[in-house]
Order: sequence, then structure tokens, then C-alpha cells
Amino acid sequence: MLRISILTLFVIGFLSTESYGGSGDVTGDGFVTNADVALLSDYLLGKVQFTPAQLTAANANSDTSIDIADVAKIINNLQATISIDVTPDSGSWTLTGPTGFTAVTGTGDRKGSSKIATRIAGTYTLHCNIVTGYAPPFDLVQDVVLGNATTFNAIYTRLDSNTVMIALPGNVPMLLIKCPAGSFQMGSPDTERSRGSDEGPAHTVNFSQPFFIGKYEVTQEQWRAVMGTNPAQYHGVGNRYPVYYVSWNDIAGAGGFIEKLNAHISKTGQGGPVRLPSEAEWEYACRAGTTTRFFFGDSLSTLDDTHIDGPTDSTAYPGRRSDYMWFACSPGDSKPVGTTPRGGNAWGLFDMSGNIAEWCQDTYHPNYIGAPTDGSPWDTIGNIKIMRGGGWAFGASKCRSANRNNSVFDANARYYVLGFRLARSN
Ligand SMILES: [Ca+2]
Ligand SMILES: [Ca+2]
Ligand SMILES: [Ca+2]
Repeated sequence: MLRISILTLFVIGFLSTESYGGSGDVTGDGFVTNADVALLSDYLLGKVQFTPAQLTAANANSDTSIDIADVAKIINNLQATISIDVTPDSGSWTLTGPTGFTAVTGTGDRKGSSKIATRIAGTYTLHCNIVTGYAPPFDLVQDVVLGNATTFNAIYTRLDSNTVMIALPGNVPMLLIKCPAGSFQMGSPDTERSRGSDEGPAHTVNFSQPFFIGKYEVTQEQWRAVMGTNPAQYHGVGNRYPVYYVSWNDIAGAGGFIEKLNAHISKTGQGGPVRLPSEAEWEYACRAGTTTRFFFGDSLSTLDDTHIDGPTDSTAYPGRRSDYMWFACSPGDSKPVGTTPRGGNAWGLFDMSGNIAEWCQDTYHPNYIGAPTDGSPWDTIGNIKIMRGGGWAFGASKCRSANRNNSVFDANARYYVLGFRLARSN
């Protein structure tokens, strides 16, 4: 009986063309994967019985028997399957892969029988497009292995009332977060460990209006979208990495990033102009209501001036400092923005401390005597510009909320640990 069935099905198999989801698809899901190999192996071991349709599919080499040669044939024909699960379903995307894979675009899910099959193993990237009212996820990158199933879970974030999204040229998104009106103590108390004298006197700054500041450091993808180039190299390169090797003048000077982006914002009716944050805005945003050395606590229990990581003191923020900021080569080079293990600060801002240091609008003053108290930039003397937040190459003490630069960077300097984020008044 079995023999007859196989012979009958042999004819059918011979007539059909060998294609994905045909010969070798023992599970009947339309794809040739490791699950088919496993099921066929179980059949050969006598563990399962097959239906006529499964017998047809299992006879992968279309001869007169089902044996180990079919297993070999199926392995040779293995596909990888790629499922795409997008939330919400209005999300649209492009899937790209290694050389030889033709990019696939779509809207909504590709799951179940509509999942994507490929016989090209390697690294695949899912890029999600802007959807009204939502911030797309960063590009999702995964290795795809023949025989296996891979799922890209693309989850958009609904924009809340505190978040603004600007579409850069090419529809590259940039997110800004609203910082509330209010007051804070700028600078550090004399008792703060590892402080510099330029962090005092601590003084009250009052913001009568809310303002916006970048959720993330400006990325290389964003820089390229506006300027057409990517100056960053050697110290973390990729769309999601922060841009560096950009001078203050490259950003805020004539013909720079801000001037070009504001022309685009104006032309596309996307609200008011962007600018660099003032130093006061930067520290207010970094602290996000905290008065401790770092936005995650005081971290007093290990030496900050060495490259030693250690526990924080605060029970409210348990963990290591490297859970909150990329500092002290932990390990080396910049990191993709927004990837610190414990997320951002209380206002949802990422990498304010660490990753790359950030240019501000102000020039450097050796102390805060005479500093403005309304949050406006202070650029009355010199050509040395402020950088804030420390970076991946610095010890933890340089990443404190109140820490200021070492008064060395003029407006034309480019540095491998120095980038920026943007601000906007309204
Ligand atoms: Ca299958
Ligand atoms: Ca066979
Ligand atoms: Ca930073």
C-alpha cells in the first residue's frame, strides 16, 4: 500500500517543478526548513506516519523511495524564513540583505504563509519608515541562518504630547523631548567629589518657558541626511551611532548642519528653528530633576578618576555605572545611541552622560560669576566652546552632570569623542 502510494506520488512529483515550498516541504507550511528535515528524520526512524501529501513532499529527489538521500536533498535546498511583525499595522518597511537578495518592501505584517523565504544567509536589516503619530524603531539588524526562522519585531512608539518628531531629508526621523519650565541649581556644591572650580558658584537658573532637546545625540544617519556626508570614522560607524569629528562651526556656523536643517524645516512647515542648547539647558536636561553627581545617583563608592566601573550608592538606581552611561572605554568606541542597558534619564533623554561629549552654544567661562540666570547662552568671552557630558573615552568623573570641558576646544576643533544634540525653543 505504501509502495503504491509512493509510486503514484512519484509521477506527481516528477511533473511538478522543483521550487521552494514544493518538494521537501514535508511540514506543508510552504517553506523548506530544518523542521522538514526533522520531520523526515522522524519518519525514517519510524516515529511518525506520513499522509500522501507528505510522502510526495518527502520524496525530495523524486526517485522511487524515501530515504537518507531525500534528507540530503532537503538540506541542500534549505531556505531561511523571515517573518515581519509590525506594530501598528500601518508601519511600512524595507528589508535588505546580503548581495543577491532583492530588497522587499511592505506595509504591515509578513507572517505565516506570507513570510519571506530566502536561500541567502547573512545579515539582514529591516528599516521602518515614518508613520504619522509614531516614531519608527531604529533599524533592526539580525543574522539569518538557512533552515531557521527569524522574526523582525518592529514596534513603533506612539508620540506623546512631550515628544516632537522632525522628518529630516529622506524622511529620517529626529526626536525632541519637551523639558518643562522650572528652576534648578546649576553647577556643583563645593563638597561634590571630583568637581572642578569652574562648576561654581552653584546658582539658580529659571526657565520661564519649556524648551525641547534631542532625545538622542545626533546620529551619523541624521548628519548624512542633512549634509550628504559622514565625517565619523574609526570609533563606531553606522546609522545609529552618534556623529563625531564635527566642529562647532560645522554644526552652528555658516552653511553648517543647523542652517541647512532649518532651511528644510522651514520649507516643509515643520515648526520653529533648531539650534544648539545653551549650557544651562544642557545641564537642566541632563539632571532631569536630580541634584546628584549623575542623573542616576552619586556613585561614591569607587574611584572616578580611574577606569574602574563599580556599584552606585543609590538604592533607587541599583547597578553599575556602565548600566547608565557609556564611559571609560567600557568597552572602546562610541555606541549606537539609546542603547544603555537601563535606558535614559527621568525625562527620557539618552546618553546625556557618556557616549560622545556634546557641544553647547556657549563659550567657556572659568566660573559662573555673572552667568545668566534665565537659561540663555553665555558667550561673552573667548572662542573656546562648551562641551558637556563626557564620553566613552573619559573617566566617570568627566561624565558628571555638572562637569565642564577642559577649556581646550575652539569652534573649529574636531574631536573623536565630541558630537552634539539639538534644541528648539518651541
Ligand atoms: Ca516546511
Ligand atoms: Ca527519494
Ligand atoms: Ca553624550
